[in-house]
Amino acid sequence: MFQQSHQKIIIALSKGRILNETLPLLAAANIEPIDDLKTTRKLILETTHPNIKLVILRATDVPTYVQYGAADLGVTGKDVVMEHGGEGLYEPLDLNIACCRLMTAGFAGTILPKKIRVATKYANITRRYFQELGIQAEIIKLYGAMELAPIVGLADIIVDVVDTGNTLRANGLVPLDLIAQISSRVIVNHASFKLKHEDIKSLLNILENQANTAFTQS
Ligand code: PRT
Ligand code: MG
Repeated sequence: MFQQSHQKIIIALSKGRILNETLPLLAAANIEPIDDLKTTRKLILETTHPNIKLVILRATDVPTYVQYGAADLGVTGKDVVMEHGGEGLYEPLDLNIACCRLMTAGFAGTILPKKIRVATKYANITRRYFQELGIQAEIIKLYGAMELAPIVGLADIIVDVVDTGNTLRANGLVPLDLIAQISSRVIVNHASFKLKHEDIKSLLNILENQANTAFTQS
């Protein structure tokens, strides 16, 4: 049983909006960081469960830590998992949190050239998406403020995650095509899933119940 577990488990969490929604799910499994996350500078955190530690990372680094087994499991956006490619990872659970849509966006009514320029931080997803559509696309990799690219003529369209659409609207842009529905996923290292199966399975069960409860209440 999970409570009697002797195996050490490291969970990688994504900073930012996903963290705020993940902590209550873990708290329901009696896993709470001992230090105050707002003030601590520690990178590896003890929890109220003696065998479970947390690392809090940039969302885009979570799949890498889990792939190489530096963390046994992690929580990150489906967009981040898709961009990483998912090598070495199982994705057993959809937590239904931090939901948004991965979309193309641009000016309303733009007539696109034969070869388009697309600005995005999702270079791999974007390349695959336009390849499958048979559209020639030059990908311009950015690390933030994608919305600026069409305005200053750096790109014809962008690929980004959209929630309310307010950021697009505030910059005179509109969402165009849906690439994928996004929510946060639990990802698990292949080897950890075999070697620590009982503990990881119990943890997944608790998180799944918790995510379902939260989902039906919302
Ligand atoms: O700063 P960094 O580059 O690390 O990440 P970030 O600030 O883009 O997002 P972060 O770290 O807070 O959350 C990352 C994950 O949250 C993403 O990988 C998604 O899975 C998920 N998520 C859910 C979102 C949003 N909703 C979202 N709205 N990530 C980013 N946004 C951005 C969106 O791109 C827009 O610029 O928030 C802005 C506001 O969105 P609107 O549409 O409501 O205006
Ligand atoms: Mg941010």
